[in-house]
Amino acid sequence: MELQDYLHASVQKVDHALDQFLPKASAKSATIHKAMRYSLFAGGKRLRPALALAAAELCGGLAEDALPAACAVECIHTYSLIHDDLPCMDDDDLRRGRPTSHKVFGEGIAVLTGDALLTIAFEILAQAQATPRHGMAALIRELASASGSRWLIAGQVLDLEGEGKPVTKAALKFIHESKTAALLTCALRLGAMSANATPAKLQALTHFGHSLGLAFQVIDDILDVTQTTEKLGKTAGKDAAVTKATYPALFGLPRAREIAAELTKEAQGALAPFGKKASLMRALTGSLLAREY
Ligand code: GRG
Repeated sequence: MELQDYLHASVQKVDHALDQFLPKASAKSATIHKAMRYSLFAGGKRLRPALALAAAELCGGLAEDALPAACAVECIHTYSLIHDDLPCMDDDDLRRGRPTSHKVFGEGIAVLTGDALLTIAFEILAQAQATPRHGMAALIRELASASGSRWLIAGQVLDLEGEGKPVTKAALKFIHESKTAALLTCALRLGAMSANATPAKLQALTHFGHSLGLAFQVIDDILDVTQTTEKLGKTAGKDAAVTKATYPALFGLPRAREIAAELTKEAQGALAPFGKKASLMRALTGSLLAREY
């Protein structure tokens, strides 16, 4: 299947599943359920769910079996965006081409919407099928670890602490590993686990996710400098405005582009153990380097 067709079909499956997993917008309290749906169905790229489904298929399983994991990761991702946009964090007015949650629902509800998405992620993941190699406790631990204080939250804390200060290259890499690569890797691993993946396959996907996640964040940093707010659906030029450490700021734009290409190549190389079966994942990786938003 062509990559664009695959991604389109993946978005359809994930959107349908999310709609089923989430309480109806009218369920009490209607405010919180409307707010959860407002941010979840705002037109995100659904990259993490696509990675989960593709990883399941790459490991010989069915995309459908990875849907609870894919949706759970997307809920965590959306919660992190809502909280990241709050006035006490990055203070952003625009996300996924729409006014941010706190702009529409107020700060209190936006905090609670993030909390509700974080919580429901685990309720959704608990509906996944355990496999002989990977029990439910392992699935839950995987998601909790990636979104907890050692990874996602650590990245955000270091990001906040680093604003306006000189940050070393090693520190910047750690921020990107925690803030971005960990959740992408988690999506891949959960998808693979739903397909009863062997330890060797999980290891290969972990290596892949690490390089892919770093590449994705370097590209995100580059797009912040080179694209418009309209194209990105979020405020462009924000990193420079708050003097955030980024690859373009530390290395310059040409070198940042080279680094993104090198990391993309490394990610594609990590798929070698899967041979030709990984052609779609390789194409997906290449397409992220060329993305414009
Ligand atoms: C726990 C509050 C909190 C934050 C954790 C993930 C994060 C840290 C902050 C969110 C903002 C940010 C710049 C994250 C880095 C990862 C990244 C590039 C997110 C954007 O992902 P896309 O482009 O977004 O996949 P869409 O909207 O397409 O899903």
